[in-house]
Formats: sequence, C-alpha cells, structure tokens
Amino acid sequence: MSAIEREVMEPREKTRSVEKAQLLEYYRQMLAIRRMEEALAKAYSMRKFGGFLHLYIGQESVAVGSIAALRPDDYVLATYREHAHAYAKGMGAKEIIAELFGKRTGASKGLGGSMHLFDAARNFLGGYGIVGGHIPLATGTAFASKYRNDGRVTLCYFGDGSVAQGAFHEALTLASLWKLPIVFICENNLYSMGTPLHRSMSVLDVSQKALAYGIARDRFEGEDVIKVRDRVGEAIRRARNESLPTLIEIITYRYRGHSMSDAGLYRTKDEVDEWKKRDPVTIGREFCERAQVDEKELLAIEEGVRREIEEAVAFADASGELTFEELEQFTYKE
Ligand SMILES: Cc1ncc(C[n+]2csc(CCOP(=O)(O)OP(=O)(O)O)c2C)c(N)n1
Ligand SMILES: [Mg+2]
Repeated sequence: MSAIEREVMEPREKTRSVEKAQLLEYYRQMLAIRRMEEALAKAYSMRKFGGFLHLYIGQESVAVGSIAALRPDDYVLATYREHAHAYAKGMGAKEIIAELFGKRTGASKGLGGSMHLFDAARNFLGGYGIVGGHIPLATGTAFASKYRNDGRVTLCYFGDGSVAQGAFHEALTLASLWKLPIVFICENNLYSMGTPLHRSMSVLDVSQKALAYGIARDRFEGEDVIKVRDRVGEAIRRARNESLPTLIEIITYRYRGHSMSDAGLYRTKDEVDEWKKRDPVTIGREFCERAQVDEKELLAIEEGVRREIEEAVAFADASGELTFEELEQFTYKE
C-alpha cells in the first residue's frame, strides 16, 4: 500500500487534511507545467520564438514530487528539459515564458532562453544544453555545501543518455570519495533523442552504476507524485543527515518528440498511448478525488491554472526586448 493509499484508507483527520492540501498543490503544479508547455509549443509553432524547445510533457510527477521533498535553500540543476524543474522550484510562468520569448522581463532578460533558465535567488542553478555537462557542476555545488557546512542538498537531474558520458562517472567518483550531499536523479524516459536505451547501453538498469562507486541507489517508476516525493525524500535525508550521495533512476516517458523538430518516427503510436494510460497529471487528479477533495475545488484550481498561463503568455507578448546598449551591459562586466 502506498503512503497516499494509507492516508486515504485510514482517515486520521489531521494528517489527512495536510495531505489533502499537499495533493492539491502537487496537482496544481503538474497541471500548470503541462499547460505552460502546451502554450510554449503553440507559441513556438507560431514562430514567436526560435532555437530549441524540449518539452517535458508526460514526466511532470518527477520534477514536482522530488522538488516537493526539498527545502527552499537547496539547489537544483537540470538539463535543457528544465522548464518544469524551474517552475517547481518557484520560478513563475511569466518569467519563464518571457525568457523563452527573448523578452526583457524574462528570468535572464531574455538572454538565456529555453535551455538556460536560471534563478539564483530560488537556488535554481540552470538549465544546461550539454548532455551530462552539468553533473560535475552539481557535484561542485554539493562540495561547496559540505565545505561551508550549510546543510543544503543538491538535486541533479539528467537523462538516460547522460550516463554514458565520462562526466557522469567522474562526478560520481568524487561525490562518493568526498561523501557529498547530492542526489543524482536519472530521468530514464527510455530514449535519448531517437535512440532507445537498449541500443546505446549494455546494462539497462541505470541504478546499477551506483554499485561501481559504492553509493546508495534506488529505482522506480515515476508516475505517482507522492511515491516520487517519498522515495527521493529518503535520499535527501541521507544527503542532509549523513552527507552521502545517492543515484536514483526514475522510469518515465515523454509524450512529445525529443524537441519540436522531432516527428518521433522511431516509436509507435500504440507505445505512446500505452504510457498515456498512466499519465501523472491524471493520476494526480485521481489522488485528489480519492482524498475526497470537492470537485468544485478541483475545477477552481483548473480555472486558476488556465488564467495563470494565459496571463503569462499575454505578459510575455506585451514585453519588449533589450536594446543593443543594454545587451552589451548585461553580457560584459566592467
Ligand atoms: C555532449 C553532447 N552530446 C550530444 C548532444 C546532442 N543531444 C542533445 S539531447 C541528446 C539526447 C539526450 O538524451 P537523454 O540524456 O536521455 O535526455 P532526454 O532528452 O531523454 O531527456 C543529445 C544526444 C548534446 N547536447 N551534448
Ligand atoms: Mg532520455
């Protein structure tokens, strides 16, 4: 029985009401991320912005569940599929969408764009386009926390394609050797671009890579946001209380192509439809229903999300770009 099933079936009033509020918040966040990315896909198709756009649709429970187990002062680093992690870490849809549109009201004044969201104040340290390149950076962040003894934990997200990179292995070697407070989360969505895992890796259980470095590991399917929160929460406690790293492999699935330019011809519609049957956002709503959240309350959340994203797009549309002089000012430092 999962934690949420226990909560719902053994109604202890106090715990249940807390759990209910959390369930609603996780559902709201997952839905907002889904709607935000749908709006981004539409805007991209309308050529409101160019460059790359990698959508996270289908994987929302992983970012929302794991970041829910963090403290606000903890650090998060992710890949180019990072809009969700940024939102879950507290960045607003307005500053995210405006950043993608290249507008001056964006998180980095429009200079970063889709793959480079960054928010130092919220300890969201990027957004990276080089596969595996940020894993050593996250390890360095965890080293800084240990050196300063600041009690913070670093969550580092990457795809299944990253674990064949040397940077991944170098980072795990040092994280283990120096006992760093970090959780490495491999979001295994079964493909790196158009390559299925079995064509690029001899060992399909990614979590086994932890054995080589003598660090803790975990592996599970990620469509249940509460399961993600609780299992990642265990690793976060290990990092914070014992200063030990963990490698977690979370099996998940992206519904869209690798990026907007990918028609996804390497997999069948049946396969995608099969995964959609365990959609994290739908499951999140079902959890709320089972916890006897009023239907009206759910509809109000859904309407709130619709308005939030609509307003964020309008805000980004109405915002201007930096001038050439400002561009120089924010690119170079005296
Ligand atoms: C070092 C490097 N090599 C190649 C690329 C091109 N590239 C971009 S994403 C990607 C696939 C990565 O797949 P995975 O790590 O599974 O992440 P996912 O896109 O599935 O989330 C590749 C090969 C890159 N960005 N960086
Ligand atoms: Mg992948």
